[in-house]
Amino acid sequence: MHIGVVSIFPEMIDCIAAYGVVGRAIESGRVRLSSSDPRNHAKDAHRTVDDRPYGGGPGMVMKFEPLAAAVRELRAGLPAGAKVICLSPQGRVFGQADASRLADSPGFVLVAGRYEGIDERLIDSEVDEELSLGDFVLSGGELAAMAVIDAVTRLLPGVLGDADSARQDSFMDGLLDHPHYTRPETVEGRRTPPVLLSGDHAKIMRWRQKQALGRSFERRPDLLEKLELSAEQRELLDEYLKESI
Ligand code: 9WO
Repeated sequence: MHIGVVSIFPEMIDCIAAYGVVGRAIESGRVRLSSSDPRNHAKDAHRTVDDRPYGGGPGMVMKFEPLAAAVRELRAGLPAGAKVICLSPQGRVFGQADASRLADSPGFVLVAGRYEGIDERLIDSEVDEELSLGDFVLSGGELAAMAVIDAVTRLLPGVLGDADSARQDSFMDGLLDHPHYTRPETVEGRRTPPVLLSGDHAKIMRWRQKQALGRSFERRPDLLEKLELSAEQRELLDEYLKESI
């Protein structure tokens, strides 16, 4: 998969290429990451990529031409129809379904803005969709772009080990994760739940599913509303709630 990123700080994106799951995916050739800096497409000696907003107001706006040239440079290296996605608070909130959709694509271009915003005509002309990580404002789109790259790369076949991949699948069942524990068994008087020390894998799996259901109910009821719980899941959730009283 080929992912392109438009950013005036391409070195930021390089950070994720050196570590962990994404780093290994790039090393193995499973993912190719490229970037284009709009400054390299600016026509003036000062490599200007921003200007004052029409209509007045604070800050600067990113200019159309350098951004468009950077997008077009990256899109030329991608299969026809590759999506161009702008990371912005104005976008639809990114979710696991978007990560899956993008993981099934041949590649895409991410546009990471800076300053106060991007000239709207760039969005109209080059951008297929705007995605947000949530209702907050960052200093730029780069951190959001890196999050999208990580979430998508993890879903590519062969990138995660079998165990992680299986866990990823179960997590993608739409529930929150279960709690995790590791040695020592007791730390500062806090014990590991005995079921996890029992060696009874059926009981452990049942406990983990119950915890995932209970946590989802308590912390993210909106997730549960989207699910059709099975009779067994409903029973587990009821059991969790009874134990929580
Ligand atoms: C800035 C802004 C400030 C107040 C209300 C809305 C706003 N939108 C933007 C904006 O789109 N800014 C551009 C991209 C350029 C400045 C830095 N950018 C940015 C992207 N800030 N925050 C994000 C972002 C991206 C994805 N998910 C959450 C936030």
